[in-house]
Amino acid sequence: MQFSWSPSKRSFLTNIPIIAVLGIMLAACGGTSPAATTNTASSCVAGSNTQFVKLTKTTGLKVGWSQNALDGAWRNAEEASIVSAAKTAGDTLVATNANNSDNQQVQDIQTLINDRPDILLVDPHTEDAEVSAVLNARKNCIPVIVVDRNVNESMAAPGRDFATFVGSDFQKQGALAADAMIEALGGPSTNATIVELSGTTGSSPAILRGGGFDGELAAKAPGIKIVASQTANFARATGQQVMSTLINQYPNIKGVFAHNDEMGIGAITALKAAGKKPGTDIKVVSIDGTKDAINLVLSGEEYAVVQSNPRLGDLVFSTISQYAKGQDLPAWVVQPDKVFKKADGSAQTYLPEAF
Ligand code: GYE
Repeated sequence: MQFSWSPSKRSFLTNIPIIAVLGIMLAACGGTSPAATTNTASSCVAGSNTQFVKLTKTTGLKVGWSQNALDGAWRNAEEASIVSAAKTAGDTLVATNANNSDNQQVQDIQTLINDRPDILLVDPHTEDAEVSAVLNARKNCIPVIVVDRNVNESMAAPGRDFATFVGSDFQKQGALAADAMIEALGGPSTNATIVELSGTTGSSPAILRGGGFDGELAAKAPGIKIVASQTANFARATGQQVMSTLINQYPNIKGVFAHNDEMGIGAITALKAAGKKPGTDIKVVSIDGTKDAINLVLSGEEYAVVQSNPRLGDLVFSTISQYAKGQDLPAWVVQPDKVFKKADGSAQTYLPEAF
C-alpha cells in the first residue's frame, strides 16, 4: 500500500487512488469510533489517543501554523495566502517559522500543540523529521492538515494520523519539466547531457520532482542523460555556486533542470559568468512561477517554468470547513498546476499573477 522507494527518489505514484480510498475508509472508521472526537470533546484522551482526530468546531477557530521557512518569493506568497484565508474565515492564526531547521520545526510544532489550537497546519521541511511531532499532535487529540510539502506517508498516514495533505503534484511537475526539457533540446531522439540542481534533501518536492523528471526522461528521451545531480537547497545563491562548479566540470551540457526557480535563476547567473548563453546554448527549466523566473522566460534566457502554486490558503481553509462539517476528505487535496513558456504566450498571460 505504500509508495515504492529508491534510496533518494520515489517511483511514480501509481497507487494514489488506492491510498485515497484507504484514507477515506480510515476517516470513516474514525468517524464512527467513540474515541475519535475533537480535542474539545472529553472522550479523546490527550496523551494516548490512537484514533483519527475529528474536528467539530466550525467557526472562530484557533489555527496553529508551522511554516518551514520564510526565505523567498514562493514561501512568502504561501504565507500571505494562509494569513489572508485565515482572516477571511474569521479564524485566529498562531504562526511559527522554522527557518529551514528540522529541529526548530519539531520544537515549533510542540509549542503549538502545548498552545492547544483547534487545528494544526504543518508545512514540513523534510518528509521524515517532523513525523514524530505530527503523531504527537494526534496523540494529543489535535487535528492536523499537512500543507504544501508532505510527510512520509509510510510513517504517518492521512485519514489516520492526520486529516489530509493539501498540495501540488510534485511528481507531475517533474514530469512536465522533463517534457519541456525534451522539447527544448529538440525532441525525444536527441542525444545530450544535462545537470540537475535538486531541492532540500529529504523534502517531498525534491524527492518527487527528481523522481518525476528522471522517470519521464528515461521513458521518453533516453538519449538525454543527467550527468550530475546536486542539491542547492532551493536557494538562489547556492544554485549559483553549485552551477559555477558544475559548468567547469561539464562544459558541454545542453540543459539545466532546477527543482525551483530560485536555483534556476542562480544557475543562469553562473552560466553567464562562465561565458555561456542560457536560452541559446544551454536550456534551463525550473519549477514555481516567480515573477523573476517568468521574466527570464520572456527574455528567452529560460525555456520554461512549471507552476507550483503557493496560494494554497483558500484550498486549505475550504478543506478545514469540510473537515469541521464531518465530510469525508480525500487523502490528498491536489492543487493543480500549469506550464509557462514564451512560445505559446502562456508566460505572458500568467505574468500579472506571478509572485
Ligand atoms: O518549490 C520552493 C520552496 O515546498 C513546493 O519550497 C515548495 C518548495 C518551492 O522553497 O521554492
